[in-house]
Amino acid sequence: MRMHAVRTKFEQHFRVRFTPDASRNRNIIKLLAEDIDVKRFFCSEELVDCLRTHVGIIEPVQTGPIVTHYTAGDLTGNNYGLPYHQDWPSMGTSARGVIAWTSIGDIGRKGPGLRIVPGSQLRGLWAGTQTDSGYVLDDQEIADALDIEVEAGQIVLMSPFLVHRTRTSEDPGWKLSLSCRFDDFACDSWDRRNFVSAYRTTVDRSVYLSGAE
Ligand SMILES: O=C(O)CCC(=O)C(=O)O
Repeated sequence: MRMHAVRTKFEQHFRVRFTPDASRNRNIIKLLAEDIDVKRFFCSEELVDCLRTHVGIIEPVQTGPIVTHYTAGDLTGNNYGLPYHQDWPSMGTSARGVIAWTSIGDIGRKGPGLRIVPGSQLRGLWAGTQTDSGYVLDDQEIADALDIEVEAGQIVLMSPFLVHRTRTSEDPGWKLSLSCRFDDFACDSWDRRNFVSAYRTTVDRSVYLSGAE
């Protein structure tokens, strides 16, 4: 299975480059999103077929980068997790948009994971606040949430309106999930909105000045 190979690569080529410098380690984790096998995974025929068949996307386009979500109680993860949020205000794209989410390792009932609120997408946009880390909901004590269980490489397709959060954990384990957004270029309402997108490419033109101490 392809995602097991990605995990092995992460452990043997990425994690071994970790040092006590958490920001270096986070840069390394982000680079997993640029790995060619990971990019291939999010361009795979199976995924694209599923977007066409099950989501009804006619002309699939990737409207965001692949994003890494590392969750761990170690120095690098710092037990950080996204609170309950919805992705739509960070997209603003087509009416048939979805987020494809997966994990490079199995996710069980214990340890870090993903908590979703089934059916929450049917209520549109919940009350919340747009922040630098996403559209965070006012209500963070939601009943009837579900901790998803997936095997490495299984894909969860989420509506941009699905309420979800990272499940942090006191367990020593770590999770590394990956997500990517897809939209439908054939969407009429997006066409009328001139194909706007929340995503921009930014270039930090000062980074070349940062050197080793
Ligand atoms: O995997 C996670 O921890 C959270 C992912 C997430 O919230 C998202 O992709 O919007």
